[in-house]
Amino acid sequence: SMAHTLVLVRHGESTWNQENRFTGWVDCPLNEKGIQEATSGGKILREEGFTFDKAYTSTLKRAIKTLWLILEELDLMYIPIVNLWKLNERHYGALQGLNKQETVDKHGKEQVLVWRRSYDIPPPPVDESSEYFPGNDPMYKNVPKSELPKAESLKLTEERFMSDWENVILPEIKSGKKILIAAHGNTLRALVKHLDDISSDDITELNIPTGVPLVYELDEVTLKPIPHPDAIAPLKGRYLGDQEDIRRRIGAVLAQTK
Ligand code: DG2
Repeated sequence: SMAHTLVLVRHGESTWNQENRFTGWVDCPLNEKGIQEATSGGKILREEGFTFDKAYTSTLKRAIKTLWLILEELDLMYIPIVNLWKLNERHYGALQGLNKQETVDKHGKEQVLVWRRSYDIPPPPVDESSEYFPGNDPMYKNVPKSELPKAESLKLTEERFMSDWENVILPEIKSGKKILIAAHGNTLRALVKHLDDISSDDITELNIPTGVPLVYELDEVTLKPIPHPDAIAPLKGRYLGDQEDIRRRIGAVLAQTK
């Protein structure tokens, strides 16, 4: 083949997406709508003839469950799944648990947009004693505490995920494996920023909808995305499904803070 296929998907709607709360590393489940979104994502991949050799996801159940539902639809539950904590959502610091709209009412729309979408300004950090510091969560007991975040900008998220992208995932793509990644809004923004060479200015405008497969064809030699005619700029990959519905769902992510 002349290209490597890579498919990315943000998990379906979670209980905290529904409650409009900053989630980050908090391990909330998919809600009913999220289960449906993940299942439809799997169905459309099946209808369009996609298959995969290996899958990557985070250690958070909303992404893991999304992956399981997609693999079930594809009848590919046997392929290896690797859970990478570096694919976890951006750590939202002291904002985790707060309602996004209430945070706007308290701190203003501008400030909240800086926290949500600025490239390199992290939100206020959690305290080391907080239940939201990953160092207090047994899930991360094998990770050195110094590596665990207390708050992350998109830039910090990108830096921590890029090590696994380069060292763990990219070699598998190069070897010809078809890879599926189920992750989060901001880890995927970090990845497409890198893949599509999006500037730190332009990435502030980019929102990723839940449960919609995003398909990339990577050039076999350069591993750079081959632009698809149906891609929504600045992305070079294309979303599978009803394009009008997808645009509406992208708008709804932005509208979480009015
Ligand atoms: C959302 C993203 O992460 O929120 O942490 O609240 O993708 O895991 O639902 P996800 C969160 P925004 O950056 O879009 O506010």
